[in-house]
Amino acid sequence: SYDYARYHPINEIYSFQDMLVAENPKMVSKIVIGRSYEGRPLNVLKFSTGGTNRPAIWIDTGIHSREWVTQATGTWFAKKIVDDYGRDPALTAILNKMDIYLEIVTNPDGYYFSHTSNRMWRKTRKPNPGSNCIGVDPNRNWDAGFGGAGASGNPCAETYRGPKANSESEVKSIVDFVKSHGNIKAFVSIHAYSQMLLYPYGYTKTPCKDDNELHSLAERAITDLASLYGTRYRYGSIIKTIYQASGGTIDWTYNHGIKYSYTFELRDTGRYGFILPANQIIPTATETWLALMTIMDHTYKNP
Ligand code: 0X9
Ligand code: ZN
Repeated sequence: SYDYARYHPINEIYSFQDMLVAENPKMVSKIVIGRSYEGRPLNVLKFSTGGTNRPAIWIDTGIHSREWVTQATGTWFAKKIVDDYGRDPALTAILNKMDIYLEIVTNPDGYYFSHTSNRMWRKTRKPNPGSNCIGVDPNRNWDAGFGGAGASGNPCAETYRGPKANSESEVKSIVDFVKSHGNIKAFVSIHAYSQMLLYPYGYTKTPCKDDNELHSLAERAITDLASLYGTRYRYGSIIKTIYQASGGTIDWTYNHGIKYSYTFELRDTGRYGFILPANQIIPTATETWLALMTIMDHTYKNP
């Protein structure tokens, strides 16, 4: 069976997804929302106990491919959801009214490349015409403050925004999915590292209109996270807490109308950075689940 305490290559995560669906056909299904540049499926696990187009929570991990603890955490979340439904009253209540969508390998080409060629690969793998440098930063490619400060126009930069918003299939496929679904209430995009819980905006210092609510919910979520192992998180808007970043995921989802838009930066604070030892996967996932549950429960209670 699947070893959650190890990092897995992409084919093993794809097999895990199919296995989870096969073992829990009533609750879990796999949706392919598009294809990566290199043609890999963009798989999303849907957790649902019925209904049609229920209000939903979206979670993505691994949009930056080198942030391996995030894909591992997403995999652990998938198992946690099927294990806890019918056992944890809070999750059970949520899933009796809402659906959860989970994209574990959000940048599959980058993830494959980070296993086979360059462990530190962050961007997509689409060539840039007129440049020898490959890839676009998929967290600068969204249509929110696109082209502003906190992103680069240089294809060789790690924060290259791309030729236009949504130029990357890995981004556009999520945009199309979110728009066509129309009923997503919370959007949680998971990165590493720095131990932060962030909310909009990244492209402007102007506070978002739900700043007070998002701030106090973040404070509760990181307090619950810390209750397990004492892991300390900072929290606040992206621009005030980490740095200015334009064209980011949750700025677009928030402007699109998804109030509960958050980004996590998981462990650690730099000792190991992106190369987090595998023995920290399960502790990271377990503590993060507490914060995620706090956000999901608040979303459920504030329709
Ligand atoms: O720079 C980033 O994209 C994120 N940090 S990371 O080390 N994971 O690359 C932080 C960006 C904040 N999030 C958004 N702008 N959505
Ligand atoms: Zn990241």
